[in-house]
Formats: sequence, C-alpha cells, structure tokens
Amino acid sequence: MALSHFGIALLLIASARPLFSGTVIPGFTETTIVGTGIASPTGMAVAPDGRVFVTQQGGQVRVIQNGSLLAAPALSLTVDSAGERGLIGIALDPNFASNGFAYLQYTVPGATAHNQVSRVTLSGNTMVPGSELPILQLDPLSAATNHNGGTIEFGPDGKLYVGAGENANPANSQTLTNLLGKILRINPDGTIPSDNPFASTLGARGEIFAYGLRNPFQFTFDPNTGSLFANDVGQNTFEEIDVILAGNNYGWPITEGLGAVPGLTNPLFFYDHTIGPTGGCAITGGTVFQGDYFFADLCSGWIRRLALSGPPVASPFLSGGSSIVSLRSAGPGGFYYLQIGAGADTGGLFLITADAGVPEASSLMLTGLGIAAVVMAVRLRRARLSPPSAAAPAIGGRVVAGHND
Ligand SMILES: [Ca+2]
Repeated sequence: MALSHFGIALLLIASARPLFSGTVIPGFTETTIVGTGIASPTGMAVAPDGRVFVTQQGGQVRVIQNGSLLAAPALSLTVDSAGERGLIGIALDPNFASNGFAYLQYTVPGATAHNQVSRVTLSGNTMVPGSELPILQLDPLSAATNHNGGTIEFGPDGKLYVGAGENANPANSQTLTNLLGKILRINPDGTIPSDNPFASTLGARGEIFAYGLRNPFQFTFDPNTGSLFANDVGQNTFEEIDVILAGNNYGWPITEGLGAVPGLTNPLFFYDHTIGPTGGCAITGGTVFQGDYFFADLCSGWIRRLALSGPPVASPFLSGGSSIVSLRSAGPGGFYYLQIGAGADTGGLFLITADAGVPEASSLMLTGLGIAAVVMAVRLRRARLSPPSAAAPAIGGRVVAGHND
C-alpha cells in the first residue's frame, strides 16, 4: 500500500496537531509523531527497526517506538547542562541491530567540565547497567557554556565523527593542539584512524578531521554520495553549510561566510541574520532527502531546501516550526524533524514525507518498521484519542541575545 493512501487519515488527524507544528509546502505531508512531552531535545538517531532515540539536554535518552513516546527513558546520565552543555549527541553503531551499541556525547560535570563520548549498550529500550565505556575525552571547557557542538555520527567508512564547538574561544578553531572548534574522526573504540589527516603531524591532535569551525552543531552524510555536510553556527553575520573534507580549514574566526583567504575553504551556502523567510539566527539541523540538502534555523522556524545538483540555490520548504533543532533521515521516503517548542517539556517529533513517488511500504520495511508502518501506528493511536483540549500552550519566543550560539 502506498503511503498516499493514508491521505484521508492524515487530514483527520491534522486537527490534533499541536500549535507549534510547521506548515510544509504542497506535495509533502507532515505527520505529528510526538506533539509534545520531550524536554529540551538536542538530537536524535533513527534505528534500523524504526525506533527514534532522542537526546534530552538534561541527560536522558527518550525512545519513540511505533509512533509513541515511551514514558521511561532508555538511560539517564548525570551531566552538566548549563547553557549549551548537556547530553548533546547520539549515534547508533552500524551493527546496532546485533550489538545494541549506542554512542553519546555529553558534558561531564565537575571542576574540569568537558565533553566526552561514551559507548553504551542498549537491550531493548533500556541501557544495560554498567555498560558505559568512555572512548574520547575532549579538552576541558572554560567558564563559557556556549559553542559546545553536539552531533556524533557514523560515516560510510565506519568511523565515528564528532562535532566540537570552540567553547567561545575562536583561537581554539585554528590550533591543531586541541579538539575544540573541529570535526573529529575516531574509530568506534576511540582510537585514531591511521589515515586521519593529522595522524602523523607532530604536535597535532590526531583525532582532528577538519578545523576552523565555530560551532558545528549538526552535520550529516549524504547517503548517496558519502559527502559530509556540516552546519556551522555563525557569529554576527552568516550561518554556513560546509562540505567537510579531510584536513581542510573552514576559516573561523578569519572568515565568516565567503572569504578570499588562500588556504581557507568557503561554505557551500550561507545565509544572513535577517529573521524571516530566508534569514535566521542559528543554523541547526540538516539532512539529505530526494538528493537535496534540507536545513533548519533555530529562530526563524523554517526548513529550507538547498539544491545539491546545479547551483546551490535554496528554496522554501517548511515554516512555522518552533525552535527546530535536528533533522534526520527516515530512509528514502522522508525525514524527521525535532523541535524544542516554546516551554518546558514541549519538544516534539515530526515526520515529513513526499505525497507522490513514495516507495511502496514493502520496500521501506526491508530493514524493519518503515515509515508507512510508523504513520499507520500514529493513525491508529490518534483514532483512539479524544479531540485535543482547547487549552493551547502560550506562544513564546526564544530569546537570542547579542550573538548566536
Ligand atoms: Ca567558515
């Protein structure tokens, strides 16, 4: 059964959408998977069986299974969640279905607070007690609690990539002696791959894959080409989408947006700080869908579509989101977006699908629970629910002072 056969059901549940879900352009459908109830989400990973694991800044991993947010978190870590610190990234092992390994990036509290990447083992929807294995310690953080990076993600090469912000110290981005302001590349056990660009450079940290980044909050790999796209949050002027190549210097703080400095790599695309349909305050999530790159801005509530073939032109895709923080592929049929919402515990998860040309459910389900099955599960659950309460949460804005984070 094609996904479009669910169209009527989706219209029926549209009235149950929370106030803050977005409006997508014609030809695509947005389905509310979890309307509210996620506290300060920071990132997510989609399992081969269709489960979505969401990190909460406060240290919990939440599980969305068959379209429902499970009450019990899979795990709860003790983290430093000041400012932009906390549990900030999750990746699932390429062999997750058989080994249950999940990788987490979070801020270890204490006098020498620092970010750490750990491996944990999940059994079903819970962490195996005592299974945490730290694999990477990043440099101690200063008193600054912003520009803290977040994403960790496996590349098609089986290596784990780690986004590290510059801790509000631009000099970190241009030195190879520490891990801040970089994208890192490690083996799943935390060791340094011998083919890393600075693995043999005297005085350089071998984990560094690319540098000159300010706050690569989210990045992703193109499943078709293997290209690595990183969203680098800007300072006062521009938000960047960078194509990350081994050993390249992406310019911060020498350049922001386009520059003409030899040796520095310009972004593929950038946008300015005019809050509105084309500008924003901080680039957050990104994912590849239908061969193009979709990216979100935290303050402007939109997702835009950047053409990856031909000139890199961006076009409108979704508006009206509330502090969208992460985009992740749901396979060839669509993608998820995660938003923080506008108050405590108002985070939600939404699924975007194309109305036409969506693969048959049978092909989507080759690796387990596919998109069509998730939509079906949501439809069945919604059909059992009474109409939503008229009491809606108050509209609130996210205050971003001074510069961006
Ligand atoms: Ca740059």
